[in-house]
Formats: sequence, structure tokens, C-alpha cells
Amino acid sequence: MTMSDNRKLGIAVAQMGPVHLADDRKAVVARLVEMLKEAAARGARLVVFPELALTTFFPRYWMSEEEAEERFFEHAMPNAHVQPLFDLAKSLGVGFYLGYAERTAGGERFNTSILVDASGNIVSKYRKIHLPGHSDHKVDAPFQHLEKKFFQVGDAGLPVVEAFDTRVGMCLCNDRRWPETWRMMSLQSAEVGVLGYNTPSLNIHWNEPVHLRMSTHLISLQASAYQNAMWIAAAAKCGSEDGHHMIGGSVIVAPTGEIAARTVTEEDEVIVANADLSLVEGFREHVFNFAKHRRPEHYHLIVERVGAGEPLPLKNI
Ligand code: ING
Repeated sequence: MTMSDNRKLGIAVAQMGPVHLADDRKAVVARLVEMLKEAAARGARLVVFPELALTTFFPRYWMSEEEAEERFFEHAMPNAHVQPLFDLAKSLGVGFYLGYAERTAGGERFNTSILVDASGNIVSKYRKIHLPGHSDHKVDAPFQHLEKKFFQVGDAGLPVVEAFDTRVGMCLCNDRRWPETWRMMSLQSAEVGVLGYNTPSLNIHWNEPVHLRMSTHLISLQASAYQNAMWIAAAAKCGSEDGHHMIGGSVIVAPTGEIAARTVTEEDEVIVANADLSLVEGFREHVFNFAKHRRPEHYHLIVERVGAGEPLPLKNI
């Protein structure tokens, strides 16, 4: 493979253990600060924190939108709670990805992530597109999954920005299960994709074996990294939050689809990989040379249809 001289980017994933209802944002941010320090000391220039990193995974609880906004949404970003994180990152010359519940000045509510560069500037914002779960109160369920109640579908597309001497795309949790998410990033020439997630171990919709939560999580990321020739860094918030368990399995996946680093606990844990971005070039030049091999004229159903429909009429050959 012809590869330019090694372009290396130190990427860290800062996995979080549980955040309980009783944990305030000050204590949570102090944990993020500690992990940012460790990541920087281990050579990272970009640190990935989880989805909804500042609070417990509140969509598991039934409450009014107003109560959720009051207790769990950020009405400005940055704000006094997260300022220590922005200040430290700037002083260390390190950038980060952070997931949080965004309440806009106009009263909209999104499950949001931001990308902050090494100068402490927000250079990209993403609002979750694939919202899993439901909006009704499932009174017989052991917990709720009310992302469709508390958040609107994202309106910021799937942004890819020049940052950290490469191109970085962002998504959130359930987005990782949809191939369209990653193809939208790779068609914008992203080399690195970053995301946070909160994935309950228990499926409230059917009795899915618990081990499948980890396997489908890893398959989604490893296949997507390979099929789009990207580095992917995914940060869990995990462990038991007030008795509700979520999977760990934070990983950094190479464009080969191989796992370059993964966590082994369900607590705050930092993993780092010195990502060789030139690995992307080989796959983009040969196997996944989009310009040479893709045939969008045959893929029209992918954007024309929402749900599955009838087979297309056969060409009489
Ligand atoms: N959580 C889960 C996720 O996509 C889920 C929800 C799990 C949906 C497993 C389908 C299957 O990892 C969030 N927050 O999206």
C-alpha cells in the first residue's frame, strides 16, 4: 500500500463509570478533568467523552419535558459547570468530544455532542439523528427509554470538520448501528469518527440475551471502521446507575476493523491509541476507492425509502 509518511494522532477515549441521580455536575466534571489530565499525559491530542456525559442517563425515567429540561439539560455551552474542562483542555493543548443534553435559546431539545479544538473553541456541533426508544410511558417496563420524548431529531446533519490535522466526524450512540451514519462521514473524507454511548444491558422490548448488547456494539463499530476506512473512537458511560446497568466496551477501532484499544472495567477508564492516519489511505486507494467502485445509480432506494417496501421490478434480461 502506498502510504504517506506516518501521520499519527494520539486519540484517547475517556470512559465513564456510573453517574447517579445524586451526583452533581461539579463532581462529574471533576472526573472528566482527571481523565483529561491522564489522557494528555499519555500523549492524546483528542479525548472522547461519552454521550450525555454530565448527568445520569435520564431518558430511563418518566417525567415531564419541563422537569427534564430543568434537571438534566444544559442551557448554554460552555457554562460554569464545564468551564474547568474547557480551561484545562486549552492549557494542555488538547481537544475533546463531549456529549450533553442541549436546550437551545429557542426552546428546542437535542441529544448533542460538540468537538472542541486544542484552543478551547467549539469547532463542530452534532445533534443525534437516530433516536431510539419511545415517547409513551411503558408503565410495566423495568425502566423507560424516552429519547423520542425528550429530544427532537437532529437538524445539524452529519458534520465533518478539519481538526487535529485530519477530518473528524461525530455521531451519538444509536447512530453507530446505522451504516448511513458512517458512509455520510466517509463521503466527506472523514478519517476519524468519534462518539459516546449509553447502552442499557437489558432490552425492554424483548428478552434479548445480554451478551448480544456487547457483540452488536462491537460489530457495528468494527464493520463501519473497515467499510469506511476510518478510525473510530467510542466512549461508554457504563456500569450500574442507581441500579440500571449499561455496557462498557469502550474501544478505539482501526480502519482495518481491528480493535486497537479497549477498556476492561465499567468505571472511569482512559484508553489511548497512537492512530496511524496513513492506514486510511491504503484502504481508500484500493478496496474502498469510492470514486472508482461505488455505483450510486443502483442505490437509489437507500435515500428514497424510509421503511422496507416491495421488491423492485426485475429487469427483463
Ligand atoms: N442507547 C442504545 C444504543 O443504541 C439501543 C439503545 C440498544 C437500541 C440496543 C437498539 C439496540 O446503544 C442509545 N442511547 O442509543
